[in-house]
Parts: sequence; C-alpha cells; structure tokens
Amino acid sequence: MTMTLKLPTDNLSPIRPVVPPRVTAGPKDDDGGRKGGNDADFETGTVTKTRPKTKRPNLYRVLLLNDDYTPMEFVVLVLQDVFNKSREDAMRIMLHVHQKGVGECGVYPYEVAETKVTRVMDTARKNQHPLQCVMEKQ
Ligand code: TYC
Repeated sequence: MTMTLKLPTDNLSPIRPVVPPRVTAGPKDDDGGRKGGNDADFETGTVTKTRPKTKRPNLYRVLLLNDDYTPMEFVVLVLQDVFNKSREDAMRIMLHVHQKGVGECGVYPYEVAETKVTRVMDTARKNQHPLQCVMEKQ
C-alpha cells in the first residue's frame, strides 16, 4: 500500500524549525542579549564566541651606546634620573654598556621611549658629552 504525505505549503505550517530555548539565567550583555554570542545566533543555534578587541601597545627598547669619553658617573646619573633606576641598577647597566658596547635601559610605549631618548640626548649635548641613546621596536 502506498501512502502520500502532503506537506502544508502556507505560512501557518505546524512544522517549525527546531530552535534552542532561550537561556534565562546568566549575565546579560548591553542590549539585553546573553553574553558570549550574537543575539541572532540564539535564533539559529549557531555557536560563536565574542573576542573583545584588545590591542597591546607597540613597545620600544631604549638603548644606551658606549663611547670613550662620557664619564661613567654621568651615565649612572642619567640612568637614575631619566630611567628611574636605583644607584645599583644604574651602575650595573652602565658597566654592561661600557663592556658590551650597548645595553637596555627600559622598554616603553612609543611616546614614552621617544621622550626618554630626547631627555638623554638633550642632557648629553648640554654637558658636551657624546653619549648616544636610541630606541628600537621590540
Ligand atoms: N666608556 C665610558 C668611559 O669609559 C663610560 C660609558 C658607559 C660611556 C656607558 C657611555 O653609554 C655609556 N668613560
């Protein structure tokens, strides 16, 4: 025996797509929807994850370069004043630069690094020392 199944074609069809039930517990997002996905996703059952856009700042290393003329004490004072180093850390960094030729004074966002380089170069020039300070993208 053959049976013919007739599907209704009007909009009032009792056959409905299966929609997951709305979540009624848990934190709400700003527009009253649930956190962790789009509101539309609730209607379609699509699983998405909202990833908050977090931009980490571009960081720059500020480096001191060695030379034969700038007094060690001047370099130590610069490291203390401009880079807020303790006397001990300033001595350690100065000696590292003296022995290796280059050394890191700190890592900062672009504008902070730029300001520190300018302060070092200005104070070196005013005191007629050839001390060089540069920055490089990390
Ligand atoms: N080499 C220098 C001297 O012997 C000292 C010095 C250290 C200079 C570090 C610059 O970045 C520097 N007087």
